[in-house]
Amino acid sequence: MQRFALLGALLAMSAGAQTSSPSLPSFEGQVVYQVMPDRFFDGDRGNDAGVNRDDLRAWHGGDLQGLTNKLGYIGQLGATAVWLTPIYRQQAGNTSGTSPYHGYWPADFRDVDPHFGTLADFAAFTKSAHGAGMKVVLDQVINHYGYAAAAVKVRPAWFNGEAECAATKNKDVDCSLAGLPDLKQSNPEVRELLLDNADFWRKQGVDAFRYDAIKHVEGPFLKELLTRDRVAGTWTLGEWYDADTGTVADWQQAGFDSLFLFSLQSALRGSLMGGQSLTRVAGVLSRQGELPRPGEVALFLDNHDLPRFAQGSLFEDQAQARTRYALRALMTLKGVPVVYQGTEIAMRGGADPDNRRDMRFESEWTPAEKAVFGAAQDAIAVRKASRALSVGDEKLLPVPLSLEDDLLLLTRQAGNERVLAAWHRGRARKSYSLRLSALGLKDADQTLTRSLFAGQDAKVSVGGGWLHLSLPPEDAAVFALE
Ligand SMILES: [Ca+2]
Ligand SMILES: [Ca+2]
Repeated sequence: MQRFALLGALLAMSAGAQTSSPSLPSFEGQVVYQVMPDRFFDGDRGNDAGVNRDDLRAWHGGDLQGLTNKLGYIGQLGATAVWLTPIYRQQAGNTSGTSPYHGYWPADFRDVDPHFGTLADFAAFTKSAHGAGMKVVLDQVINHYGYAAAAVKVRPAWFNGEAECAATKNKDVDCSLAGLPDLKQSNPEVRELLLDNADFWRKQGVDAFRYDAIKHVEGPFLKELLTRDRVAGTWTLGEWYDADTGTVADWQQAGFDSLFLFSLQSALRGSLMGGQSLTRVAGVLSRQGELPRPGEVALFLDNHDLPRFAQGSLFEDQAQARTRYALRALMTLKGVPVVYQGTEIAMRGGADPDNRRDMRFESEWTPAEKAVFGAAQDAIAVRKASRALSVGDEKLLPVPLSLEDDLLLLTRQAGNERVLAAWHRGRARKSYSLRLSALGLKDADQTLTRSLFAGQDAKVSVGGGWLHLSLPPEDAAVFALE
């Protein structure tokens, strides 16, 4: 018995050592800011051919020069990495009334679209970002070309056609996504093209890839791609639309460093913005033990494919207050937070393309938007200042059944540093007294402590076997524990 227990402990130790191996690319501790360059900032009017800012389906003029100009803004928010949606040279012209402003309709994977600038502009951006201590995450498309790309006619053998789609058992992979020309990754030329694309952008100074639509890409090819990225030290973030914890775990096993945890996004939207029970969020967080590398998983409130987080309330003021709540809550979680441009000011917008309205900057903000930004900036700063919050272990505490709709408690710990996060759904300010033993916390007296988030009236004290909390309505607080 004893020998087996010892063996188990040794195995657990070696597994722990493996997951924290310094040889694996890691983004733990980073805060990523997502930019859609066409909709961010126009730094060069000279490349604005065909721009029409009154049409959400047209080019809007944002570019790499504009992104470089605004790195100071991103740094002020506190982000440490920038993810750009694709910047490749796009197909000429529109399809179904939409221009390729979003970057997902490539015609040439090794060039920058003239609307965004040039390869030299990309090099200048990367250099400035690195100079400011930021990492660059580039969106990579590996599933398809744009509808009107020349390659579709020149190289028909590279693509899955109707026959392949009809014959396959794997419709997700071998049939076209939204009618897009679907690349056959098992074709040797396609395989080489895509592997070399990754090397090409690595040479431009890219630190990480966000791989688009991985659900629709051949598995053996993906694994080969990931192996090469890992050898090169490139961090990889996969987009599997609607991924839950199980899917993320599977792909981390298969070689991705990270995936977006869509199930958490949906729970955050329902609970924090929609006012539903916090048990939805707790349900997702309780599965964290399934993840090989929980600290790498990408956590987000919204992105360019989902309705804006703030769109979840009919009322703008409520949406702003709840976005502030959600940004604070997000910054208490283990993982890699990703903030989509505009979420830091609670921008509204429905489904695509309404979720891609032009970014607005400081001089155009209302006082309420300034307040949301201030809370986001503060929450990120608090996270970065705390090893426990940025890279510590996360433990969900068992809240009494009668309170679990309204209260979510978790601790984060790194070394001796420990913090307690308290999320509160209640519509009114409320005090809670909870037995430490029931929460699984050690009994230790602690004098009254206020939330680490600035300007937030939230308090905790510990004494006589009880944890006492005083929490404002619909907000997330975080406290240092002694
Ligand atoms: Ca421009
Ligand atoms: Ca495919």
